Amino acid sequence: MIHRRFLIQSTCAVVLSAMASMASAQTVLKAADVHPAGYPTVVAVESMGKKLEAASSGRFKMQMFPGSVLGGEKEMIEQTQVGAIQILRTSLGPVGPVVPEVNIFNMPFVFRDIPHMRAVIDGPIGQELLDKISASPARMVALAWMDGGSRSLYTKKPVRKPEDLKGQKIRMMGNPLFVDTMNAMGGNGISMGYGEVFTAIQTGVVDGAENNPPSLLTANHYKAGAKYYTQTNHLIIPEILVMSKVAWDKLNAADQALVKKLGREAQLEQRTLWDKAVSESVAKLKTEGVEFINIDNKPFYDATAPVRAKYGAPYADLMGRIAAVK
Ligand code: GTR
Repeated sequence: MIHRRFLIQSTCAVVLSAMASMASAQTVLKAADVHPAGYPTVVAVESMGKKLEAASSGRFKMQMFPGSVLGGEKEMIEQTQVGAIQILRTSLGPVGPVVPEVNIFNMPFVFRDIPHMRAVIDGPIGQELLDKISASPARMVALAWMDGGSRSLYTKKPVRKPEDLKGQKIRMMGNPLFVDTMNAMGGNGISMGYGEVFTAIQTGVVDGAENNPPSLLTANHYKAGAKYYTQTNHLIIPEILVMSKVAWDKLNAADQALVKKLGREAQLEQRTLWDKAVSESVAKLKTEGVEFINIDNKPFYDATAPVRAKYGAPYADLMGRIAAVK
């Protein structure tokens, strides 16, 4: 009897400790995004998480925190740097102040169009920039690019030329380069976090902002009153998927390679989802009464030449290489 009870107890103990060690053997990776559930970047990173869990036989699990629940992009970058967030999808915009070399992609009109941007990020220059981020003191390992489309202006009053922006306060992402860009375009650039833009437009703290159609739609900025979408296409900024260096250093080489491979797959998946999201968003915004204004954006291109000269000066050679990509 005693023996039987002892046997049951010890078997339970073995099972429990095995369960505990299985649980502790699982690493949960917190992934964050400012965009809501269902957004292309969020969907692609979630699917990366599922693949990672399957490929590692459950040693890794990804937990997605979408919709800025872990803070604005600047705060999330800081949390990634200290290791509180392990996987982050962010625009390159707010990475500029942390890794100045990426500002080359943050410059107005640096890419001719989306196919040009894709050819650059898919080629050696794209890889060089990812490597620069990883090698910088920013404590982030750049896994892959993501598509952030093309950013255009949206305002309460229609804008067709730089003069129409006179006196208009336009929200820009947190990076002095963007404030300079908007000032050169004729308006007053105001830097502010993405989560504050809706109220800022609604209350008149700003007169408008600029972004791609999926962001304008999902962040509801048009409902705050910015109903004119002027196709300036002044910024084509790729986005990145990074892993905190703190988390990266805990992975063995095989797991690092797996995370990189799945990151690249997420990039491709996001691109397909992105193209669909852009056309669907444009259609939906139109039915919601947003007026799309087609313009010749050359005056905006010309007006921002000093910004390219100022920020591009240290990277003249790279600027030339980007322009040469077909
Ligand atoms: C979006 C981008 C976000 C965020 C946002 C913003 O297009 O995907 O990462 O940077 O713009 O304007 O803050």
